[in-house]
Amino acid sequence: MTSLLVIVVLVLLAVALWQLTKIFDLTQVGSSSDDSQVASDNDNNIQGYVMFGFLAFIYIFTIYGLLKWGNLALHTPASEHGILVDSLMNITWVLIFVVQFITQGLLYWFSFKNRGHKDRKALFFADSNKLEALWSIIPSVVLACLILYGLYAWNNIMFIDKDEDVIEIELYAQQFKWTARYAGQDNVLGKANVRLIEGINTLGVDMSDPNAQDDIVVSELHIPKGKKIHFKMRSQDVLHSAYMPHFRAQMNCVPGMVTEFAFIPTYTTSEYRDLPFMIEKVANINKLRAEKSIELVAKGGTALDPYTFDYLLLCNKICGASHYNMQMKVVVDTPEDYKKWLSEKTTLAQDIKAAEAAKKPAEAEGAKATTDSTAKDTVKAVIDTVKAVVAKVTMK
Ligand SMILES: [Cu+2]
Repeated sequence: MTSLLVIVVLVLLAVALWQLTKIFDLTQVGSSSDDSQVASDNDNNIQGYVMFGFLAFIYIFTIYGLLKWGNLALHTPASEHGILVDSLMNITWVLIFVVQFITQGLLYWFSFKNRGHKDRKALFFADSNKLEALWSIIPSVVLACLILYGLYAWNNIMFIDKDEDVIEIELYAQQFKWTARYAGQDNVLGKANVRLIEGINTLGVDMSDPNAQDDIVVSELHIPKGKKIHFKMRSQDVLHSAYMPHFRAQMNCVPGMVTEFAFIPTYTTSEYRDLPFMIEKVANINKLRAEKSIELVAKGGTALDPYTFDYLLLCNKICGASHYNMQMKVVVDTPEDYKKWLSEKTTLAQDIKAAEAAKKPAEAEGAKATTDSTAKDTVKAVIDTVKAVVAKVTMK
């Protein structure tokens, strides 16, 4: 609210200043020798230098931005294909910076060099085929190379060999949480459909499918380092997007269809935590949190917990009110730890059986309670009738 008021005040000040200059101009009518509205050489010189000033501002701000915020970008990729994605990104950045540096410089230099002068006449210049060819061919070739490299990277990343030894995992998106399903011993995910959602079977897994019998449903994703993980994404309601920034992976989750993405993690969670850049980053975050905690405690609040790094699966499509909080922790284990973790999990079939077994005694208890209360009601009714009859007889 305060910032809005500040903006309103600034805008009003600007309008007032503008009106004042207009009044000032009006007071000068007739007194000035040159009020022709045509730019003089002096005006053109000033404009030329101001433009150079703006060019300097663009260059300085770009360099300042890179130095100040450059470290906020994602660092070391944690997946095998991430290196390819990063190199594509870096090449694109370098191209953009070089081209922008040169073209902006030329644009302002030529504007300055050819600024208006009373002895100079503009050259009539219709077109130049040579120039046209040059500025059409160079960008076309550069862009074609970039796109070809992009397609090569895309095909490399998206190609999943059917015979390859992969781990099948389903990522299930719904407003506003993620659930993961492991394919179990057979490494084949059972069929599923949102119409089959019932009770604790929240993913609508088809329990009549033999492949579904060993499927495991969890709310924290564990994956082993060095193994190819084949994710199959589904959405229950609206468009979501499974985004795992550290692995440079993103894929839309579309209701009514299955999308996929595969990658090989290259650092376990603890290895990634120990990378020098991450140690520095976490220390910096915790320094900020400590400062914030002092403020909070002074106001009577509770201090913030220290931050530890974890890989995350985020939603990258604005899918509703709590979209910002739609995330799941991802843990990259060593293959041994992963096996151990998975072996401790129960299958969905077991979970459903347990839930049904828990329901049965409860139902029996409920039925018993109903019978008891019916009997009590009957006895009460009989007593009431007897009482009424006795009263009637007494009255007679
Ligand atoms: Cu979402």
